[in-house]
Amino acid sequence: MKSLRLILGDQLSRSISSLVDFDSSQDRVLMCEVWEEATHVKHHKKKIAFLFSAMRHFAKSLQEEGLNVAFVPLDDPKNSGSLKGEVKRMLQSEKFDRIIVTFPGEFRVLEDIKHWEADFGLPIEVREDDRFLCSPIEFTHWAKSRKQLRMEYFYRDMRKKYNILMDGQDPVGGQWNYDSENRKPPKEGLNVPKSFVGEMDAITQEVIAMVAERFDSHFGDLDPFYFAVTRADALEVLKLFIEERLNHFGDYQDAMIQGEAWMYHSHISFYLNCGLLDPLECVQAVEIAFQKGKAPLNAVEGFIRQIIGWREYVRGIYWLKMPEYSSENFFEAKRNLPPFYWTAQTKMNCLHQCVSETKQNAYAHHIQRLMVLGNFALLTGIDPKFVNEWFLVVYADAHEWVELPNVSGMILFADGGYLASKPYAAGGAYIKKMSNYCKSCDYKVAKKNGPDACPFNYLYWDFLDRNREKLKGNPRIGMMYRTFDRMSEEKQSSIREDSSKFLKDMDHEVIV
Ligand code: FAD
Ligand code: DLZ
Ligand code: SF4
Repeated sequence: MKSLRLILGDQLSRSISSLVDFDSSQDRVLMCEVWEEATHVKHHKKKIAFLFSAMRHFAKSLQEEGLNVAFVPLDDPKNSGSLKGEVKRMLQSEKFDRIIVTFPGEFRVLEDIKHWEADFGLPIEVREDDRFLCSPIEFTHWAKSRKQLRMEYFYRDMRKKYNILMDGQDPVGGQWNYDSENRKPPKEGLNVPKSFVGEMDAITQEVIAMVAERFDSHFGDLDPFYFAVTRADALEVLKLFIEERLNHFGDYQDAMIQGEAWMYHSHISFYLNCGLLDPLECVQAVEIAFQKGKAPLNAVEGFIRQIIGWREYVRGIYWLKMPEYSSENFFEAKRNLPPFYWTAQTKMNCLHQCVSETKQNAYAHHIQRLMVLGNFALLTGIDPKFVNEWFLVVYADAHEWVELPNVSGMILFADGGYLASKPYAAGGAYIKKMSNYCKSCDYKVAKKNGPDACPFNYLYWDFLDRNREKLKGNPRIGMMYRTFDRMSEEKQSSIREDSSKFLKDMDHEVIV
C-alpha cells in the first residue's frame, strides 16, 4: 500500500509513529511550512524561525537517510498556505492508497484531519503519538475513576508504571515529592552558567532572513538566535543541563534574578515539544546522573516530576476536556490585555523584566510565567481568551495542548478548579522573596496601599473580595477571607479604591 506520511512541525522525531513501517520503495513523506499554521495566532518571530529551521533540518536528515521527502517551503510559489491544501496538492500530483499521520498536538488540527478521508476519498490512519508516556485513552480511564484530579497522584502512578526513581514499590529516598526543598530564594553572588548558543548554519540563516521579511509585524526579536535546531544539538543542550545546571535546579527552581533569564532550568521544552528530544530519554539521563551521585535527589525528583508529572497531566486534561476547555471562564473575566504585555512599558519592574525577556528569548521560566505574568492576569481579571492567545504566541515551546491547561487551568483557574485546587494568587511579598526585582522597582513592595504601593498587594485582596461568591467555599482560601474580614473598614476601602484607580488607569492605557 503506497502511503503518504504527513509529518507536522511538532513531530520531528525519527521514531514518530507515522514513520514506522515506511516502505522506501514507494512511500513519501510530506512536510510543509504553511502560512495558516504560522499565523492562526501571530507567533513570536523566533518561534517561527526555530520551528521552520528545525523542520528543514529534520527533512534533510530523512533525505540523507534515503527517505523520499517532499518538503514545501513557505516561499514556494505553489504553496497553498494550509496543511490540507498541501496534502491535496500532493494527492493531485501523485497517486496514494492511504494517508498516515500521527495524532496532532492541537484539537483544531485533529478536527480538520478528521474530514480529510471524506474530502479526499482516501483512507486516513491517525496513529497514536507514543512519544507521550500516557495516552489520552489511558488518562481518561485514570480520570474517570476519581472524584477529583490531582497531579500528585497521577505522577506517582507514572513513576510506578515506568519504574522511575523507585526502590521496589517505594519511592527512592522514602518521599514522592521534594517540593518543599525547592523554594530557595536567590542568594547574592550566584554564578549562573551561560546558556546554550547553537551554531547558525546556512539553513538557519536563510530561515531567519525569510521570517524577518514575511513576519515583520509579529512580536519578538529574531536576534540573537541561539536555539538548537537539530537532534544532535538538542542532545547537547540536555547534556549541558545535566552537567552544569541540574545540581541547583531544585534549590533555585522558583528563583528569579534580574538579567538572568535562564537560571538553572533545563531549556528543553522547545525540543521536547517539537520532537527533537524524547521525554523518557531526558528523564532516564537525569536518573542516571543521580545514580552516579552527580545531582541531589531534590533536584532530580523535581525535574522528573515536571516531565512525567505535569507535562503528561496537562496533556491528559487537554484531550479529556477539549473543546469546552478553551472557552472556560469561571470568574467571568472580561478585561483586555494591557499593551505592556507586548511593549514591556510598565513601572512594575517584575512585569517589565519578564515581558522584555520573553520578547528577546521567546522563553521565560516557569515562575516568571506563573507568579508574575500569570498572577497579574488572574488578579486583574483579564479575559482568558486574550491571555491564552498571548501565551500561545510568545513562547517557542507553546503548543495548545500544553499552553491552554497551564493558562486556563493553572494560572487563571478558569476551569473552576479542575486542574488545580486553588488559584495561584499572590501579593508582592512572594515576588520579593523569590527575586531581586523589587529592588529596582518604582513601587514599594513593603507598602500595602497608596500611589507608590506595590499593585500586587492591593490587587490580591481586591481579587479575593471581588470573587468571594465563587471562592468562599474553597477550603484552601477560607483563611484568607477571615484575614480580610478582620481588616478595618478603612483598610478595606483603601484596597478597593487603590485597585479601582489602578485598573481604570490600566484600561485607559496610562503607564502603570
Ligand atoms: P524546566 O523548568 O527545566 O522543566 C523541565 C521540563 O518540564 C520542561 O521542559 C517541560 O517540558 C516540563 N514542564 C515543567 N512544568 C510544566 C508544566 N507546568 N506543564 C507542562 N510541562 C512542564 N510549557 C510548555 O512546554 N509550553 C507552554 O506553552 C507552556 N505554557 C505555560 C504557561 C503558563 C502560564 C505556565 C505557568 C507554564 C507554562 N508551561 C509551558 C510550563 C513551563 O513553564 C515550561 O515548560 C518551562 O518553563 C519550560 O522551560 P524549561 O524547559 O527550562 O523547563
Ligand atoms: C507552530 C507551527 C508553525 C508556526 N508552523 C508550522 C508549519 O508551517 N507547518 C507545520 O506542519 N506545523 C507548524 N507548526 C506546528 C503546528 O502548529 C502543529 O503541527 C499543529 O499544531 C499540529 O499539532
Ligand atoms: Fe513587582 Fe511589586 Fe516588586 Fe515592583 S514592588 S517588582 S510591582 S512585586
